[in-house]
Amino acid sequence: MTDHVSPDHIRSLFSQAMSHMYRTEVPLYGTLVELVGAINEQVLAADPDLAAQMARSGERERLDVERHGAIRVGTAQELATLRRVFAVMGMHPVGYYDLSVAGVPVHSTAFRPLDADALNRNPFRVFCSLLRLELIEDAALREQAAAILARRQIFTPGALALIEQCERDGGLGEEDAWRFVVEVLETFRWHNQATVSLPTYRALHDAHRLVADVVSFRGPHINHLTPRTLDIDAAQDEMQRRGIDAKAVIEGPPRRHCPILLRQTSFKALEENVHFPDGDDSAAGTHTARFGEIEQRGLALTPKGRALYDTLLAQARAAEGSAGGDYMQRLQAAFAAFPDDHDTLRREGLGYYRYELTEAGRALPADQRQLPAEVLVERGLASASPIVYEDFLPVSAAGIFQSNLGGAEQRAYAAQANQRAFEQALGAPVADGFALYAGIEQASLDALAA
Ligand code: OOG
Ligand code: NI
Repeated sequence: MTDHVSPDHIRSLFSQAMSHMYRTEVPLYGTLVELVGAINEQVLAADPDLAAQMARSGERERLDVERHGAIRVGTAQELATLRRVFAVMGMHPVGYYDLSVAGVPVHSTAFRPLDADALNRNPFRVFCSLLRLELIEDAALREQAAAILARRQIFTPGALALIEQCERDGGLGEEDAWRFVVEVLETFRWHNQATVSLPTYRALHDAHRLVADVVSFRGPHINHLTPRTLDIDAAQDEMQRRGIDAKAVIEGPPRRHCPILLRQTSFKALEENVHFPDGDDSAAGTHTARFGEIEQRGLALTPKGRALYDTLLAQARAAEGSAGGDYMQRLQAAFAAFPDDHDTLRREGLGYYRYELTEAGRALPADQRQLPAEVLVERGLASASPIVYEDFLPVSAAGIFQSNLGGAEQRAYAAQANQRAFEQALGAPVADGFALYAGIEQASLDALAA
C-alpha cells in the first residue's frame, strides 16, 4: 500500500495550481497579488504587535498563500460531486447563504477547512452557488435550461475515478494527488466556446445574467480568486493610483481599529469574447464572467456580535442602500455603537478569542493557574488573540454579485431561503460556523487549564 498524503497537502497543491491558472487567464489577478503582498509587508513592518500576534497564532505563514475563489453550478448532481471533490482536499461545506432576497437566483455555501491546524496549513475556501432554476418564470425556458444542464458533464473521467479511489482507500498517494489536481483543474477552466446558440444565450441572459453564465458553458469557470490584505483601504488607494477600476464601496464593516468579520472590494468583470455554435457557423459575442476582488479579514463574531453587526449595517443601509455617496460616512457613524477595543469586545462576548499561556503563565505551577481565563489575561498570565473570520457575509456577497453582473438591475425574488433543499442537493448538511469558532475557543480554554 502506498502512503497517503494529507488532504491539507492536496488543498495546497490545488490552491497553488488554481492561482497559476488564474494568473494566466486574468493578468489583473497577478497585479492584485503583488500589490497586496507589498501592502501586507508594509503593515507588518509598521505594526510589530500585529506581526507578533499573527506569528503566535500561526496566521503569519498562511497569509501569503491565503485566497478564496467562487464558482456557480447548475444541478444538484454537480453540487454533490463538488462536495466529494472538495472533501478529498479537506474542504467541507460551512454555512448557508440565501441570495434570492438580493435578486440573485442562487443559494450558496462555502467549502473550507474546519479546524485551526488545517486553516493555518492553508485556508483556501471556495464560495459555491447553486442556481435555483425554479426562479426562472418562463416554464419553457426553465425546461430548456434544465435539459442543457442535464447533458453536460463538468468533471473529467479521471477526476471521477480519483474521487472514488480516495473514498475507497481513505486517501491518495503523492502521485495520485498531483493527477487529481490536474484533472480537477479542468472543471474550473474558462471556455470561450459557449455550448448554446446565441439566441439561446440571449434568452437565458434575459431571464437573468447569472442564468446565462451558469447554463451556457461547459463548466463552472472560477470567476474570481481573492487575496487577503491587512489594509484594504491602502490597497484600494494603491489600485486607484494604478488606474484599476475598483468598486466605489467597500462591502462589510467600516475601517476600525480592531477589524471584524470581512471587508471586500471588487473590480469590474472582464468583457470576454465568446463563440457561439450557430449551425455550421460560429457567431461571436461577449460575456462578463470573471472579475477581481481583494478582502481584509478580522475577528469572528459570536451570535451576539453578529446580531449587532446586522443591526448596525441595516441602519446604515436603510436610507438609500449602499448607493449613496455618503454611505461610507453613514456606515462609520452607525458602527460607532460597536466597541472597538479587544478587551471590551471579549468581555462583552461579541467575538471569539484563542487563549494561550504567556511565559509568565507557563512558569506557574498548574494548580496556581486554575483561574477564569479573564483573570489570567488581566494578570498577564495568558494572551487572548482574535480568531479570524473564515466565512462570508450574505449582504456583501450580494453586493459583489450585483456589481459584477454588470447591469444595474435590482429585482428581488419572492423566494424563501431553502436550506433544506440546498442540503438535499448537496447530499449533506452544512456545518455551523459559530459552532466551529466556539470549538476553537473552547479548545484553547481547555488547554489553559491542562
Ligand atoms: C460569488 C460572490 C460572493 C464573496 O466574496 O462574497 C463572493 C460569485 O459571484 O459567484 O465571492
Ligand atoms: Ni469573493
